[in-house]
Amino acid sequence: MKNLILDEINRKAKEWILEAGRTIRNKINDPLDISSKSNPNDLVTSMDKNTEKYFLEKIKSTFPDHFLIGEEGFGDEVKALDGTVWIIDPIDGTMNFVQQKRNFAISVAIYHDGVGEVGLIYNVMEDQLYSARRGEGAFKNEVKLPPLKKTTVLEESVIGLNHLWLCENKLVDEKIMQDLVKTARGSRTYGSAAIELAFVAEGVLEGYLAMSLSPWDFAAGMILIKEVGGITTNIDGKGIKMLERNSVFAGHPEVHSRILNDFITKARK
Ligand code: 2AM
Ligand code: CA
Repeated sequence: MKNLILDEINRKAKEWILEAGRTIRNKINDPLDISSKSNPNDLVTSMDKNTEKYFLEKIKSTFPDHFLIGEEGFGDEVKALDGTVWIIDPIDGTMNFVQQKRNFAISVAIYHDGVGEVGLIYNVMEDQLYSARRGEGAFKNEVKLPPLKKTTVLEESVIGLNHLWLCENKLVDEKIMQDLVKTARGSRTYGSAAIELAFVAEGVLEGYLAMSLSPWDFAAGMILIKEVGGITTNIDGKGIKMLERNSVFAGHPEVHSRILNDFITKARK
């Protein structure tokens, strides 16, 4: 795709994500219309839906030949990543948004013919925009993120984990995962996969593991992480399928391979 066109797409995407975030901040104390989706704790609000509709309207009126995959389903039914596809989570960390009014993000990824070109994760209440363009590095607001440290060990690493799913879905042996938690310097759960992946890109988490995420949760984060030299795979160290739910395992290459070889391989059921 021509760089000039990508510049324009990137510029618009940033403008819209900041505008959408501003709207959410302005309405943060308004009453919410909350309902649940796949289970009673899988929440959606009028704000999630309205934010996705905002992007849909902007994208379709500005770039009529682009497609949108959005968590709330207002976008297109995309069966393959052909052409230009926006993958958007209007609010990642909806439970945080509802209960805590912080630690949630808007996640926007733009793929062209299957290649991740633009990744944006906006931590709305902190007003922090993580952004990346393929081959041009990753940024937090206007500051370029340095490449991940040359070398690091698990014993000095902080790992992001979604503890509930580790216990619930029986994909892994809890005992071995407990060993992982004990071996790492620390573990954290922030409740927004997008923010946790941005933290991997920023180098404040050396790894992140979640058992089941959707494309809008990880698409932008993967682009950011690649730009700083990190890797993202599924739990078995294999490639992520961009249009499906996946387990997601991201991190510093050394920490990733150590966790994979010494823990996950043994823990898989
Ligand atoms: P969401 O807030 O957009 O639903 C919580 O640990 C993280 O997992 C959030 O990023 C959340 O995204 C994501 N997630 C993905 N599928 C989920 C589900 N079925 N229920 C709750 N959170 C889910
Ligand atoms: Ca969401």
